[in-house]
Amino acid sequence: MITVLAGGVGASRFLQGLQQVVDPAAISVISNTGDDVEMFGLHISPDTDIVLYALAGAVNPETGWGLTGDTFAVVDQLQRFGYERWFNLGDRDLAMAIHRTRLLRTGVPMHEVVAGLARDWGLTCTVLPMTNEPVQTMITGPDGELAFQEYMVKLRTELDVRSIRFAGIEAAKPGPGVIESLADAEMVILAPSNPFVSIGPILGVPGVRAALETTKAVRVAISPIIAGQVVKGPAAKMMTTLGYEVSALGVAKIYDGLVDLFVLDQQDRDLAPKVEALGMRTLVTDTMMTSMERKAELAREVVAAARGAR
Ligand code: FO1
Repeated sequence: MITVLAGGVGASRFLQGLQQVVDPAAISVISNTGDDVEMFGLHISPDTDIVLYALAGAVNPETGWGLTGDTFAVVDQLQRFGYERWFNLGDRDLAMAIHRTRLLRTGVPMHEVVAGLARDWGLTCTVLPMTNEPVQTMITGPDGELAFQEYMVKLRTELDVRSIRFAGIEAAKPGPGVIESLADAEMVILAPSNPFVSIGPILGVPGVRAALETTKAVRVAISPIIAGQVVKGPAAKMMTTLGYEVSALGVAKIYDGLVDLFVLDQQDRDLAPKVEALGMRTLVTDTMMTSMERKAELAREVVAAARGAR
């Protein structure tokens, strides 16, 4: 089994490649639920849905979130009634949110909701929410604290992040199957996701970090930072304001002690000796997932290097 710790867009692109080169039934994804948000009275799970849509081949390739060809009639109509329109929840995406919310309200735990959604989308891989308990990623900027989607979408990340908190994490338990999927895996891959707000909440669920520290699996991380920049999202800005070096080496330092093999882009070749000095092996390759072929090739190289690192 290959277990992948996943955020949203970057992780889903990698997973699209991975499912082409290994049997999807052998893939377990642990998805971040810290981004979850209630909107219009509905429970929305952006990262989990991005993963589901991408694996089902239904994600909008331009944005990396939402469904291809979705329309926005409902949010347009809601705006007429005075609702805010900053979160672009598509009409078909909304159907997911209605279905998820209804199931949660009738007492179905989140892991069963997600397993059902994965089946409904025709997936054979396992998608495990990191926890069934509510955890909310909160961002503190100069003017106080706000929920992650407000920071990400409403404010378009235009805010200096001073600190990050995962509200509710102390009381959260790993979702059913999460610890087993780490303990029993052949390899665990930390996807090229934001180390603070995508991988961070997963590692913050009590017991998960320890499971990663003690697993016999080969542990691999793929840098989301390439040549000092992030492909998508606020990771680079966050690293700056939180006082980290904005580079693949900076990411490797965050994962120090958790990773056996670190994957960095060929443009960052010069950093490989410094990453190795931290005690990790390295794989230097083209990590820009610009086409489906590149996604598959990257996944193939990562799996081969991890098998070679045993
Ligand atoms: N991201 C945006 O930048 N703007 C949006 O309007 C937006 C809507 C949206 C709706 C449903 C969904 O599942 C995701 C959506 N995202 C949107 C993406 C999401 O906010 C973030 O990319 C993830 O939370 C970060 O991993």
